Amino acid sequence: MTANKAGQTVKAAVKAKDISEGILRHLQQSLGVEMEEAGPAEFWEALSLVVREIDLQRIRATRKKERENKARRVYYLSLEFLVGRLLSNNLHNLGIFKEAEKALSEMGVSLTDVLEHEADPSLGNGGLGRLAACFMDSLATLDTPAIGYGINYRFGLFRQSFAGGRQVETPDGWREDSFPWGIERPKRKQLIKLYGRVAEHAGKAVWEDTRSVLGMPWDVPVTGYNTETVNTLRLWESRATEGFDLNSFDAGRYQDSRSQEITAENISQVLYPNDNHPAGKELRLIQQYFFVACSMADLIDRYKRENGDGWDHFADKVVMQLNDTHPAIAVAELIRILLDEEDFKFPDALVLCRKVFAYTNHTLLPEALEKWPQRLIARVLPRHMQIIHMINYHFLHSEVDAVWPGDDSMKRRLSIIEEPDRPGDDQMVRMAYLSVIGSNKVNGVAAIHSKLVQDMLFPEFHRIWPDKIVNVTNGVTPRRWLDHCNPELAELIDNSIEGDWRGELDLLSDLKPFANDEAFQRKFAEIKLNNKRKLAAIIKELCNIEVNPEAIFDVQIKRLHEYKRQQLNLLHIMALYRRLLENPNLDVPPRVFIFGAKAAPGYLVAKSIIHAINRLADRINNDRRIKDKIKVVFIPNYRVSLAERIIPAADVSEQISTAGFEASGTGNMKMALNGALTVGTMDGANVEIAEEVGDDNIFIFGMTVDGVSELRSRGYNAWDVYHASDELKSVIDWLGSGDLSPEEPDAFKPIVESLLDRGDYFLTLADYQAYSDAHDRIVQTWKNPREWWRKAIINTASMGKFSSDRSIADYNRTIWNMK
Ligand code: 26W
Repeated sequence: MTANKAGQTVKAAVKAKDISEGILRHLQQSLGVEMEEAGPAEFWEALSLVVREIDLQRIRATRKKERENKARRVYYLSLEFLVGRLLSNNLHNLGIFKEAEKALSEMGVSLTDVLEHEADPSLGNGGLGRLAACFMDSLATLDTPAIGYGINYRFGLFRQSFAGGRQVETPDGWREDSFPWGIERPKRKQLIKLYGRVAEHAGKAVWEDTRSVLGMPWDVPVTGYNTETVNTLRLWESRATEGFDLNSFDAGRYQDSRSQEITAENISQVLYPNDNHPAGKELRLIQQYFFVACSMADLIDRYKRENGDGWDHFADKVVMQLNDTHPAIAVAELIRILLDEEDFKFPDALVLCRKVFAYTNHTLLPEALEKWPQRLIARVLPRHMQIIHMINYHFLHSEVDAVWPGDDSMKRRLSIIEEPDRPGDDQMVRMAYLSVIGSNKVNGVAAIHSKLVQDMLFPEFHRIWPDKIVNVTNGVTPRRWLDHCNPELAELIDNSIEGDWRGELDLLSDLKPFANDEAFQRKFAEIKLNNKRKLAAIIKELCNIEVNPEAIFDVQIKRLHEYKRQQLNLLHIMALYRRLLENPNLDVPPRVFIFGAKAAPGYLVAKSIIHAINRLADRINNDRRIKDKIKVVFIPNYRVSLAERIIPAADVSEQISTAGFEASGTGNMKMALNGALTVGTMDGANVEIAEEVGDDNIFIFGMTVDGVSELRSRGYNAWDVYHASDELKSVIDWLGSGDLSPEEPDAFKPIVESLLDRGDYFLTLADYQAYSDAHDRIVQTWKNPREWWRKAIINTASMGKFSSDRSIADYNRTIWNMK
């Protein structure tokens, strides 16, 4: 056990004996089974309940301390928290992992087996949701008073399987079997309103004839590392209220089980599986408002309990972080409460609002920026629509007009309400503008991204408020993404350097002197090989493919999206395969290309790319001629618990987005931390990773952001690139030929069309040769193991900056003004 900030060790005073007594007690009294009948699933639940008792005790202590300190509290509003499994994480953070291991082994049970019986809560899509979970870990670790607010979805992100290589989605009822971490808190339930109309009574707006929904909070404890602090993640579940059901106006339809209509209960049923593309559905808007309204009422209740009824201290005690625009309606909700329930005047309400909100932007993709039809908001949230108009009026006529007097075209451009191109079409509400206008600070998630937010996305806002848009580079928690997922590497580090690197990741730089040390290199390489052996076993089990652990494990794991360019990887593997067929004795090391990715169910090109990779994998993996020089594996149902197995086994980390499109990326940080070398573009956090590891220790290739815009302004023609490269031409022709999918020859046409007929918007072909050259450099480096492992060690040693503890310290200082 290591020392905390004050130099003491913080470790629950819990011994193996206490844990085994607790397990026995819960087996018998909570689960109703005898120890002899219990299997690993029961042991998992019983141990989780033991840990939960410790968590709950510490939550109470944390709250008491916070009440005494009267500190500002962060409320992190997010539709997604991709927390992953919690038992191991909690055991580590409480410092009782070893004791729990001992307790179970004395009962003849393996902790490793038990941990595998936990469901993996997939309450998020990808990067944004996982970032929220890393941030919760770091908030607790840094003793920052914080509550995360989200939705307790009954069905998280769909479960993915493959049929004939195609993605098939099935529901993931992740908490069906029991979720001991979530504790229902009926005392804190909230009632929220929807629909209705706005009337005026005695000069005051009244939102009436509404329908109500009940929000029931479920609290999940969030332990910090090496601290007593345990924070709360409060997830809302929707329920019908007696007599106030959303459907009570129409009992007839209530019986119709096929109907897709919105009921009070189905608000929290499913996570929308879109990443980077808004669904535009009424139910999604209601989800957003539901969790925002419950959370806001909850935090105001807490503020009043702690500070009395006045609003004078509200801004000193409260800061709300909007995780993308998904909770942006919170801006209108706060102003509604202040105007209609608290007797504020509009200008004062807006001033207060602008002290307590901050907004994080996670994407520049134009199609990802949320816009809601004005008419929809006016119907579901009529009072909020009025308030949005008030905010907009104030903004355009006093703030925009001050900078661009009398400039109507600028007012049209910056209006929260977007006028339709064609008369008669809907006006749209730009949620990003509402977020910027309502917030104190706006941040991007990597240096290059924040610069683009200032200069390309919101240049006029940046002109009006030059200090508003700032950068906070993302980070990942080293507890889950090194200590927990790569225990052997963690131990090697423990034996090599001094100090608490788990809490101060910068200390990893003390590994640099070992980079060239042959004995250390051997140990580092041996650990990687072990991790690859374990992953090979998982691949055998899940995909029935044998892979050679001595091969280069080349990994691309992330959502499937054209801008992330899995298709670039695909084309290159096709070319490698052809090169080997032409010359089977090519002197190249064996390589395994590993993919993990879910595609949004409605995103056809993305699904076609998955299908193509799977078909290519079938072809290559069964071709004896190439003597196992390449294998291709698409691991189904990529999720946090799989990432924990894949990341420690990666040799090469594929971060190959079109420059300017990946806001940050966080998988890039996780793999480099575990000693993988990155092949990547100058995009997102890759830029800062390159800065930290040095140009010699990363394979940067391809166009830069400036290169991309120059090429576009020169006029890019994908056909020219196609005709100029025999290799590229032959693989694209092959992909389009139907050879890989004879039963459906047109299956991969959507990919070919996107690359050629539709102009290759993501410049895949333009970057192809540079990408192929970068892979040649990778192969050359691999042939020199001393060089490879030196670079790998330098990568691990250089990741200090990318701890989410550093990100949270940045937020504390530059955005939240925490003491
Ligand atoms: C409304 C539809 C929708 C859903 C999700 C739009 C946008 C999103 C997210 C912004 C997508 C997302 O997860 N973005 C990722 O956020 C990560 C954390 O900041 C970054 O590391 C990734 O680069 C970014 O793509």
